[in-house]
Amino acid sequence: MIFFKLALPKTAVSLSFHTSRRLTTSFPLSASRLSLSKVEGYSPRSFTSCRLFQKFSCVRRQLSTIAMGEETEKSSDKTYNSPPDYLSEMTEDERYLFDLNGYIILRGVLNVDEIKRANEAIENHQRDMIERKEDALRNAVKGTAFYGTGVGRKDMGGVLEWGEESKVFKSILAHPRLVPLFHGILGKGYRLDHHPFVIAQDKGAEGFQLHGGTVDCKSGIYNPDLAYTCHNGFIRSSLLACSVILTDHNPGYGGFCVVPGSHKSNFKMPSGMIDGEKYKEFILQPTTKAGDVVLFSEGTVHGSMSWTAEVQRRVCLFRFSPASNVYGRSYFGNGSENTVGWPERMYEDLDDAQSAVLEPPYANRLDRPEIIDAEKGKVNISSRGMRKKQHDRDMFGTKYF
Ligand SMILES: O=C(O)CCC(=O)C(=O)O
Repeated sequence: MIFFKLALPKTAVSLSFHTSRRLTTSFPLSASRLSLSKVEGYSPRSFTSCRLFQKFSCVRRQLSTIAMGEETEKSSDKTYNSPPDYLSEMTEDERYLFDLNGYIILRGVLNVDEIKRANEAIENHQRDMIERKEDALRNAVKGTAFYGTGVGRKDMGGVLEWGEESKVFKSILAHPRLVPLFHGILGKGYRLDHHPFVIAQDKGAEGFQLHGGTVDCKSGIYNPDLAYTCHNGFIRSSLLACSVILTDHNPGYGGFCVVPGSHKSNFKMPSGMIDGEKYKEFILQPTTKAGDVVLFSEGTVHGSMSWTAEVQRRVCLFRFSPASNVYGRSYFGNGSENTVGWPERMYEDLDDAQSAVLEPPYANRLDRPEIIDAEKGKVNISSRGMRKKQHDRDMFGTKYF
């Protein structure tokens, strides 16, 4: 308890008491989440809540650091001075193909048992699927190729909140087969940005008109939120989609489609192409099997075709971002409960590597856990030197600038 008190910013005394009490009962810290519901003065979207959130983040980081190992003197300034060594984790072939096409297919990431468990979990929660029936929820224009026969696409959230049934979905957060690519495309300290969700399409169900693009395919305007870049061999995608395929997508079935190479396109699409009506030969539906994973930059123009097969199409779609990029707001709770962080159940039964992926956005140098061994679930905390940190404390009275 004394340690916690000393480690906390001096301006957060009342908060620290509440926090430390809560956290001492909820180790391992990597599986904990802090709730602001009882913190005086907290109101969503206010400046106060922002400051409190930052303090909570500091507190949680500090405590996580203690839980995962001593703070080191090691300065991550080397990140900015020399090429990061983790770039070699992604193979040259993978890097070439991802840079060429803006997406890559990884075969057999989940095994037969894992595919079965994922599908059983989805079936057990099928009542929670929501069909996009109303016009306002439609993703394709009626009468166009992507619309289908009138059946809506079905969406289902909550996949990381199903206890034991979520295990297979949680494995994606820091899967040993995926982490090298996440590091190569997003950098160390990558983070979950959106709630993952299941997409299901029954026969005839609507797809999704083409969307996304580093240069937005509809408006032709540069979109830094989704951008793909590559400088000096250093790939970055502001938002990376990770589609876990749970049923086979054979040729002609429909489902996910992509315009290969469009992450480097500089102009808006010709009219008609967005709806799959024109230039169909440039819109590809990749053939995938259950267990495969498709990684695609949201800077690559993509969508989905209406589904033609008897068997229900199922994928689970995750979106990840670099450490300091943010698109979604779901990390910040649902507002009405005055909470920050992901829903409580998402933190259950995670190893340190998986837990690191649920961290909020902030730069690696600010005590961010970086995955060093996905198999063993191990992380390393990336920090600045103690003296520099002390300088910030002296200047601002807070742990971080
Ligand atoms: O159906 C798919 O696989 C793609 C869906 C998609 O792009 C989206 O929901 O934003």
